[in-house]
Amino acid sequence: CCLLPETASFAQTTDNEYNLIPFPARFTGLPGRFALAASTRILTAAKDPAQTAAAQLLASQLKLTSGLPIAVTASTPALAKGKNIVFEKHTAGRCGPEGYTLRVTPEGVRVGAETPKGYYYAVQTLMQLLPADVYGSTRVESANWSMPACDLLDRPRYAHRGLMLDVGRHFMPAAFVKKFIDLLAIHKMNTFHWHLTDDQGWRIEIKKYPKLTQVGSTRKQTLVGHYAENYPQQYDGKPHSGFYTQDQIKDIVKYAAVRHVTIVPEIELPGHGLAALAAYPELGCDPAKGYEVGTRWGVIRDVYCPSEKTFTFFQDVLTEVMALFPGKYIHIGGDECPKDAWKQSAFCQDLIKKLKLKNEDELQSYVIRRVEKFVTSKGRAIIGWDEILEGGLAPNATVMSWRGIAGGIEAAKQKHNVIMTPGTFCYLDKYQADPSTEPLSIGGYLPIEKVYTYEPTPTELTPDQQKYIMGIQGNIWTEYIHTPDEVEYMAFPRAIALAEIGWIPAGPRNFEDFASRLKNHLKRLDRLTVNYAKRLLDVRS
Ligand code: TNX
Repeated sequence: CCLLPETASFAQTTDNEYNLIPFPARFTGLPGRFALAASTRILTAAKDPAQTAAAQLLASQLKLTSGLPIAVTASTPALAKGKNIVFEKHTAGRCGPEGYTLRVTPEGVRVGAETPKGYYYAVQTLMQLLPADVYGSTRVESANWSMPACDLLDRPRYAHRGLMLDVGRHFMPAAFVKKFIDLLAIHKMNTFHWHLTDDQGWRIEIKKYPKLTQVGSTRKQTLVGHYAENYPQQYDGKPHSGFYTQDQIKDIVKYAAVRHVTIVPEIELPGHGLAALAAYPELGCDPAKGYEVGTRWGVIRDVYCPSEKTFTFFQDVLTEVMALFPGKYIHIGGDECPKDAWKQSAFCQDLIKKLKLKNEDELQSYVIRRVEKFVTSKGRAIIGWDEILEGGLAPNATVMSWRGIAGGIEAAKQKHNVIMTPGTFCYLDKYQADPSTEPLSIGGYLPIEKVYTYEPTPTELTPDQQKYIMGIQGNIWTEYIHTPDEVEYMAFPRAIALAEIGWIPAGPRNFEDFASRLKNHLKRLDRLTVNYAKRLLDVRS
């Protein structure tokens, strides 16, 4: 009874009143509604903290917004027969580590799962069955506090459903990072990839290297030379700074865990490290050069020099990072590392000879492998951008395929796990509408209709190789995104299309159906004060 069908049945549900996003894997609409009343109870097994945590979440939002005194109580056979919301534990394998079942009828609601995450996602779906006001923070007695009846068994297609936020180019306050995590969770995304360092800013406190944040978290946004003359509109001319203390990070990690979101921290190496070189010039190939935190965008030639000093630095930094982030994966970047500085460095040329390497690509691979070995020795695993394929992949690395899908295909063929995030479908920093009517973006055009067509599992792979495609991710690079409001504008609603792609079963998709659910879903985002790109959808309706 428990295996999901291979294809989705959601395409027929256009203009229903369920408006579930992502749409459940297996869904049947039923007649009637379950009405909440002052007497409604949420029932959980007395000794099941996972059920109770999810139930409390639902109860507190309901109490706040409906005003009904809905309480969580220990289940008894008599109460379970009444018009209540009953949590039940499934035997293992029924719906998987992230799945759940839900049956809503006029007589009551049954919620089933086998893990804390499953109960949590069931509550997310229950919230969507309720009036949008349940997402607010004020009491709305006039709303119809009931849910349409339905029966569903739900679980995701992919294990990794993520969004990346670049706080290196523009720092985003801790309170916004929490809101961003909330927004992932309500769309059943489970991974927040936190891009914490880049050429233009180092954003994470590292106790052993205080200058990383004292120096590396601040840039003078001065326009100089060629870039000022040729691209003045791309630079705001303002200084910028900001970083997270370790206490703030611990707090955010806890906050995310409650929402079943795992954080993948990213420390960029061996490229995109100029902010660190400004703080500790001895980590570069030319310490006398006078490195400064980056004040222009793009690929920067000054990169870490692969000396023993630098490896010690990487290990020290990663040791503090691993102490803060309990997740299995640590992202070590690996992208866009130009080799000019290494070509000009006598030290690097000697090292290449000494290690009997062919070229600078192999030197980059040597760097990644050494760092990977260290991270693996601590019981963790690395993720890197697809350039880590160049010069040979480190043994346990997971690859994020961003320069199209070729890197992902190649990595899967080499039996490495892959996360698909090709720029053409997943880069939410691109224009979402006619550029002449939109705020300055990085370039490229990616309307939500196009995002929604993306199929993450390449057909070029055999079924055995396809197993290595772990999932999908949207990326929000912030060169031209200065504030939380602007992040929300660029990310939403496009990220919701990615959330649905990561969740629903393989098979044809129907954009009209998605758009009709999305239109109603946006009322929920209104209650959450999300600055999504509204105009784009008004035009369509
Ligand atoms: C490429 S994607 C980069 C980023 C930029 C982005 C802009 C990747 C791994 N590197 O450094 O911000 O393009 O779209």
